[in-house]
Amino acid sequence: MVNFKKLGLSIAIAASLVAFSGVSLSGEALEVGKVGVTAQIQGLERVTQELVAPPFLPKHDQVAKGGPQIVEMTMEIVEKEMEIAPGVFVQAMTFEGTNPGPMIVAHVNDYVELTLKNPKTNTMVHNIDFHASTGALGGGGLTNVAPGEQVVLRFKATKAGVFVYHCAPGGIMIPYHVVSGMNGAIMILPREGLKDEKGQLVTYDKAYYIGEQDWYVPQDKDGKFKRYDAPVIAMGDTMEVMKTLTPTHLTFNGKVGALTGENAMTAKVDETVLFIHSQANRDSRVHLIGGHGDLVWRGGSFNDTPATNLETWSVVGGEAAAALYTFKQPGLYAYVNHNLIEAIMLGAAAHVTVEGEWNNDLMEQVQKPGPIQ
Ligand SMILES: [Cu+2]
Repeated sequence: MVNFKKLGLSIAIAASLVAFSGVSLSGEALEVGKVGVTAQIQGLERVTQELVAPPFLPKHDQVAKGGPQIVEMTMEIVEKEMEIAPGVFVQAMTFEGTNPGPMIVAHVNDYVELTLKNPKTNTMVHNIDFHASTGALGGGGLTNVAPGEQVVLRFKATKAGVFVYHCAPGGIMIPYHVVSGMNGAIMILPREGLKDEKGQLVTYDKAYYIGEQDWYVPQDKDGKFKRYDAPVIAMGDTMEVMKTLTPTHLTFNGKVGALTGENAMTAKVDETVLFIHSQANRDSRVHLIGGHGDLVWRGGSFNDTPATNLETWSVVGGEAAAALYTFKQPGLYAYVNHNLIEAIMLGAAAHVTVEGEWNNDLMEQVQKPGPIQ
């Protein structure tokens, strides 16, 4: 494969990109106008959050200890080729090298302060739009960074819930970057923790973050998936597939099978697990086969009373949702997008392996399969 970066063609590529997209990619900052209120951050403690790769969440308190903090983190933008299914490669654009990007966790009234780095080895302008934030295109207008630049954005977490973040660098680059993998989620917990439908505190023993991604991989005339040398080179063909609104692959955490087999999520009987599911672009419908959503925050707002005992819950494109479930039986659970064509044939499926003792009161095979009598 030709390495276009090494050939020094990235400037020409960037120029052709502007012509192709018809939108400015100069990375200029949004004019915020006259500042009426200054940030109320004097005296607040600064804490650094170490981000981790999904499905895991960074260390966090479920109930906030003490007052609001400034929660700092750094994310590096990584453009890289990713194998999303065996032998199927995409020119991915990512936060921190993973799809989805890492989960960020803070509490209401904390300040989230992100340092976003776009290394000069990258080829594209990127930014970040936090659905949890207020103003300036979710921060997208203040965070455009060209290769070789970094930016620091601080926003106050005023809304409790789980929210998508994604790159949104303008025009057709917005869907292209989002469906090239450049999205993730942030969880803003109520300071007093999560509440059930009766307003009582509920806690989880563990939490998992599942990022669903729709991919639009071009095929050659023989139906073979094509491979490209850089995001800009893949763009024209990929856009044609995108316009069909028909993904070729749907993944949970970046690769078909990323959360199955040895990489399955795990739990024990009587453990309560919080599942956070995001889809930055397309509707989904989450179902835990053999289980339920005991408490589900549809739409992701923790200020809303959670729905109870759901079989399937929708995740609308551009949102995250959270579901709490206490496992009652051991065994292998499939966690799927319950469009089963999308789950089984396109890849939107994960597993949860649950240890413990079987409860015959809840279910029993009264007679093994055998000849009809
Ligand atoms: Cu981007």
